[in-house]
Amino acid sequence: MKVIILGIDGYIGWALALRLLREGHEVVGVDSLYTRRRVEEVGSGSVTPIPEINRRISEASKFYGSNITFYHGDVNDPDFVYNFMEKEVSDAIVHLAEQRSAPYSMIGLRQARETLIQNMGGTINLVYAMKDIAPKAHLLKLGTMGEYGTPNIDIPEGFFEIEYHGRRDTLPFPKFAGSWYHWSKVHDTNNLMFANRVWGLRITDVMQGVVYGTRTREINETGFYTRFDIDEVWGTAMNRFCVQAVLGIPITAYGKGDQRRGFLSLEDSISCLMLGLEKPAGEGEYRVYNQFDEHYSINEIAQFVKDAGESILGRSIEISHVENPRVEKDQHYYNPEHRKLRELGYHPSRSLKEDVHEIISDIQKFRDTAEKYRSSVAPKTYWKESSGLRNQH
Ligand code: USQ
Repeated sequence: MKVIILGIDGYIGWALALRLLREGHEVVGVDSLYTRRRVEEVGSGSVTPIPEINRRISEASKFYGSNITFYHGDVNDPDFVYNFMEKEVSDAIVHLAEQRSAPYSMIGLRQARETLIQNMGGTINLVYAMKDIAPKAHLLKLGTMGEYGTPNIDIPEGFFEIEYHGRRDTLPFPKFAGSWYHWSKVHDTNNLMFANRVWGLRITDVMQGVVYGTRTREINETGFYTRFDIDEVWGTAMNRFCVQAVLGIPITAYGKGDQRRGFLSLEDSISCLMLGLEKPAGEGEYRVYNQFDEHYSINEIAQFVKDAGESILGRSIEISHVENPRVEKDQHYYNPEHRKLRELGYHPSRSLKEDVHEIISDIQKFRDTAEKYRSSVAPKTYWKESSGLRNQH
């Protein structure tokens, strides 16, 4: 299979590229290197070592004996998208090339606009290019579990049956996102459903939970790490907690810490994406997966990291309930369905508790780098203080 990965330089894009290469598929990579730039701007960087893109691509190509063709550019530019789509006839396109940080989108008006315009612009360019050039290709698009928010009822996989005033229909489940970033994914979802309805494009929309971890099978085999972010804008809960444990910073459980999210390891995220590619949406089909393994509260995750950290590092680790910089419910019902991937054959690889040990040991190896970025870890982006035109950051 020939697969175009938009966002090949990112946390998931890189790990997916290695898996595809290992399994003998042809990979075309596209990236604007946006995440590298934006992470640098907040005074941080990847704790795991990642070489510059050309070296990264050539090392991986050499290791697996297959060339990755790389296009450097912005998917928000329609000419750029049409150009690589015309050159590369592919079976599937994986779209990961979006601004992926909720805190970044909440810094202020500039960042909110950038997130909405960038994310929706890239996706609309892509569906038009697919309609014109590759109408039979399969689009695997990364959405987020955060599109649903935390309603007081079960969350289905995309659609639910509803009765209203005596009539029944199957409709998209209502969305209630918690940041401009998460809303940008909701808007993408609506646009993808429409592209499917009018042009019959084959689309899998993946509602993914919070991914954690430093490793996959291929990273173990090659030593070609994917990026690992720890700062308050680009780092995510579990990964940040592990770094806090190693650096001796109290673990920042926001608010009461009872908010629940779906989590899955990087290894499992890649396995699920592979399943979605190997068993694609049918002709004219739009389907939605809820992609996570188990859901945990922030307090539970913090406690796993504390326990593992104390046993590995031999010192006590503190959990600190700092003021929640976000506007979110920190006590709520949470029961999202996640059956479809299991039905396709997904088996979670390991338990979250085992993974925590591995992440902490990896961070210890790169402790000097983590130390360099220590000052970027504390929360600074407060949803309520998101700045408008008058006091832009
Ligand atoms: N949290 C803490 N302490 C921290 C960081 C986060 O308690 O130091 C809490 C947050 O308040 C939130 C939860 O952890 O309730 C998740 O936050 P996060 O930063 O790990 O993840 P989030 O901002 O939701 O976004 C991340 C990825 C995003 C992806 C999403 C999946 O950055 O690209 O779409 O996870 S989900 O959360 O399921 O929507």
